[in-house]
Amino acid sequence: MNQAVRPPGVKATGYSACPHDCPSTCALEIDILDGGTIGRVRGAKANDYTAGVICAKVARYAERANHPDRLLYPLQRVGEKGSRDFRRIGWDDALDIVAENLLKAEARHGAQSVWPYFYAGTMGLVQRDGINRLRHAKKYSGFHSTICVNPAYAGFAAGTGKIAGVDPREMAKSDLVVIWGTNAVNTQVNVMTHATRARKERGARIAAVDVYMNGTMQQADLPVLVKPGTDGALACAVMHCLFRDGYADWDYLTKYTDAPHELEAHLKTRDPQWASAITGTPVETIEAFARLIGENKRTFFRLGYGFGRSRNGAANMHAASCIPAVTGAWLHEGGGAFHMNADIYRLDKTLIEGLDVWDRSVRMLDQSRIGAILTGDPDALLGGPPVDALFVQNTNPVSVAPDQTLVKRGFARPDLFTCVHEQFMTETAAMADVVLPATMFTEHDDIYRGGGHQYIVLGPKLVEPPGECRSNHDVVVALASRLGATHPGFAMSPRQLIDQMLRVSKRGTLAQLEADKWLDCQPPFEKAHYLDGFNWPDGKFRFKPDWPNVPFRSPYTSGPVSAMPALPDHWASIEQADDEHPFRMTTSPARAFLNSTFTETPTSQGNEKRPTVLIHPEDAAGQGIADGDAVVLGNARGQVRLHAKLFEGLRRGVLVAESIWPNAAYVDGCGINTLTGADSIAPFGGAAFHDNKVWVRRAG
Ligand SMILES: Nc1nc2c(c(=O)[nH]1)N[C@H]1C(S)=C(S)[C@@H](COP(=O)(O)OP(=O)(O)OC[C@H]3O[C@@H](n4cnc5c(=O)[nH]c(N)nc54)[C@H](O)[C@@H]3O)O[C@H]1N2
Ligand SMILES: Nc1nc2c(c(=O)[nH]1)N[C@H]1C(S)=C(S)[C@@H](COP(=O)(O)OP(=O)(O)OC[C@H]3O[C@@H](n4cnc5c(=O)[nH]c(N)nc54)[C@H](O)[C@@H]3O)O[C@H]1N2
Ligand code: SF4
Ligand SMILES: [Mo]
Repeated sequence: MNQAVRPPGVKATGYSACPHDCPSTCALEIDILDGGTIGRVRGAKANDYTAGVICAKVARYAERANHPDRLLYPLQRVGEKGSRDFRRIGWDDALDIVAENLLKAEARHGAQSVWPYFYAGTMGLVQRDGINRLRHAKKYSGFHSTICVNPAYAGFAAGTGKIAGVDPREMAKSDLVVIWGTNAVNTQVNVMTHATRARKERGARIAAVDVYMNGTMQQADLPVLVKPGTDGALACAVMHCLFRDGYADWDYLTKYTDAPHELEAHLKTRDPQWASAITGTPVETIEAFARLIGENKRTFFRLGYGFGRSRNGAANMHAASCIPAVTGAWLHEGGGAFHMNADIYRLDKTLIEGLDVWDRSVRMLDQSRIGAILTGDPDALLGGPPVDALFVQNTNPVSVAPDQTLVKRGFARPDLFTCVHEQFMTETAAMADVVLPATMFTEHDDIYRGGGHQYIVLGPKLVEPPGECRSNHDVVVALASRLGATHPGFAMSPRQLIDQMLRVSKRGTLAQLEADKWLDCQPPFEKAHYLDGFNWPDGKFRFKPDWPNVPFRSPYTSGPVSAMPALPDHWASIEQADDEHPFRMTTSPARAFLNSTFTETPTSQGNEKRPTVLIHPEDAAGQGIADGDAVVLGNARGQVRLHAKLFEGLRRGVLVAESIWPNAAYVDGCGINTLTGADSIAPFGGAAFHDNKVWVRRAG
C-alpha cells in the first residue's frame, strides 16, 4: 500500500485486480478512505493492458461495497421459501445448521446428493475454486461448468488445439481489427482501448460482427450486421472470396493447415449470395468485409463469446477462426486470432482445489441443467441419486440459469436444503434456508489471471469487512472441519495457498508479486502466433475438427456432436423461427450490469432504466406495437413481460433483450431466462442464451 500524500479523506492507495467475470481483469488502484472503506477506483496506468481505463460500473465500486443492502450477518429462513423472511443468527449456529443438513443428505442418499454449486462472481483462484477442495475431499457431486465458455472454447480449440493466441496488445500494431461476437464497449472495454489506438496511431480500420448496432458496432468502420446463429455462413463466404480473389496464402496453407484443398472445394458453393440469404447481410457488405481482410495481412481477429451462445456456436467460432489460417495473418505482427488466454498460465492448483483427492468416478452434474437436476430428471442426474442439498457461492442461478421456470421449481422444493453464501439478498439467496454474508474483493486476499490478457494480478486484502462478512475460503474451511473433511489446504491461509501455487508453478512467489503487483505471462511471439506449429501432433491447424476429441477440460460430450459439420459451414441446428414463433431473440449483455451483478446499484439501475426488447420498426408495425408499449414475449418455455423499444439497427425478425435484469424487475417476476433453453450445446455443453425463437405481442 502506498502511503504518499493523498487528497483529504484518502489515507492510502491500494493495488488490486477487478474480481468480476470479465475478460479484462483490470489492474486497479483503489483509494482507501480514512474511515477504512474504499473510495474511488481507477485503472492502473502502469499496466499496459489496463492502460488506465476501466468500466464505469467498477469505477464507482464504492456504491456497491458500501451499499446499505449488503448482507452483514448470517440469516436463517423463518418463512416460506422465497418469502425473504429470515432471522439473524450467529456464525456458529449457521455453520452447524449447514453442516448438519449436508450430513443428513449424505446419510440419506450418499455424498453425491450434495452439490456444491458455484461460478465466477469472483474470479479469484482461492476464493472461487476453494469450494472444489471441499467437494473433492467429501466426494460430493462434481460440477461440469458449462454456462459460459464451453461452446466458444471448443470452437477455438477445434482449430488451434488450445485456448491461446496473439498477444492482445498487438492489436495496436494491426491494420484491421475484427471484433466478432463481443460487444467490447459493454463487456470488455480494454479491447476498445487497444483497437482505437491502432486506428489513431496507424490508421487501422475496425470491423465488427454482431446482431445489432450496439456501441461496438457503432464505433466500427465496417459494421457487419448478421442474424443470430449465422456466423458460420458469413465466415464461409468470406473465405470463398479470399480463395476466389487470390488472397489465400498457399505457402502458409500448405505448411500450416490440414486440408486446404478440401476447404477450397467445399467453399465453392458458399458464396456471398448463399451467405446473404442466411445472414441477412447484403452481398456488398460481405464482399467489402472479405476484401478488407484480404488486403490487410495484419488483421487481428478478436473473437468473443457472444456468437458461441447458440446451438451451432462452437461450429461458428471454429469457422471464424479459420479465416486467418487462410490468409496467413498469423505470420504477421498484429495479425492472427485471439479468444482467451486460458491455456498460457499453467498454474498448479492442486492445493487450492484438492485435485490430489479428486475421485474421477464421482458424477459431474451440468451447471446449465440445474433446473432439470433439482427437479429430478434422471438423465440430468446421470442416473445417480437426487440432489438434496446445495451449497452455493458466487452465482445467482435463479436469475442467470436457462429454463428459469424449472430452476425456480427446483429451488422451491421443500425437501431441498440450500445454503447461499452471498454479498446481497439475490433471488437465489431468497430461496435459501441459510444465507451467509460474503466479503468483497477488497476485504480478502486473492490472485487473478486475465482471460483477455496475459497478466497474473494480485488482489490483497485492503480493508476490513463490514459486519460479520466472511470470505469464501473461511467458510469452506469452517464447514470442512464440521463435515469431517481433511486436506492440507484447509489448514492454509489464502496467502499461503497463493505463495505455494506460484512457487510450484514456477511463477515466482507471493512476496515478488506483492512487490511487482502483476506478472506478465505472455508466451513468445513464435508460440503466440503458432509459428512452431499449432497444438497438434502434426502442428497443423484443423479445418476439419475432430469434434468429440477437441482438447478441452470436459468430462463428457453432449448435444448432437455427430451432426457437427466436418468443415466450416452454416449448421442449421439453431432454433429456427417458425409460423408460431416468427422472431429470433438474443439476450445480449447490458452495459451497466455484469451478469446479475450491479443490478443492486442505483446508478446501474438508472442507466438501464427498465427491461426492454429492441424490435425493428417494420416488425413492430406488423405487430401493432408502438415505441414504449408493454409487450409479451413467449415460446414453449414461458412468457416474459417487458417494454418494446423501436430500433432500426437490427435485421428484420431479430429481437434483442439486453440482460440480465432481476426477475423482480419484470411484471409477473418471470425474468428473461424464462425464454432460454437448457438443452446442451454440442460438443461440450453450454446454454444457448442468444438462440431463442419467440413470438411477441402487445400486452393486452
Ligand atoms: N457490461 C457487462 N459486461 C460483461 C458481462 C455483462 O453481463 N455485462 N458479462 C461478463 C461475462 S460473464 C462474459 S462471459 C463476457 C461476455 O462477453 P462477450 O464476449 O461480449 O459475449 P456476450 O456477452 O455473450 O455477447 C456479445 C455480443 O454477441 C452478440 N451476439 C449474440 N448472438 C450473436 C451471433 O449469433 N452472432 C454474432 N456475431 N454476435 C452475436 C450479442 O448481441 C452481443 O453484442 O462479458 C463479461 N462482461
Ligand atoms: N439471459 C442471459 N443469461 C445469462 C447470460 C446472458 O448473456 N444472457 N450470460 C451467462 C454467463 S456468460 C454467465 S458467466 C452467467 C453468470 O451468472 P452468475 O454466476 O450469477 O454471475 P455474476 O453476476 O457474475 O455473479 C453472481 C454472484 O456472485 C456474488 N459474488 C461475488 N463475489 C463473491 C464472493 O467473493 N463470494 C461470494 N460468496 N459471492 C460472491 C455476487 O454478489 C453475485 O450475486 O450468467 C449467464 N446467464
Ligand atoms: S472492464 Fe471488466 S475487469 Fe475491467 S473493471 Fe470493468 S468489469 Fe472489471
Ligand atoms: Mo460468462
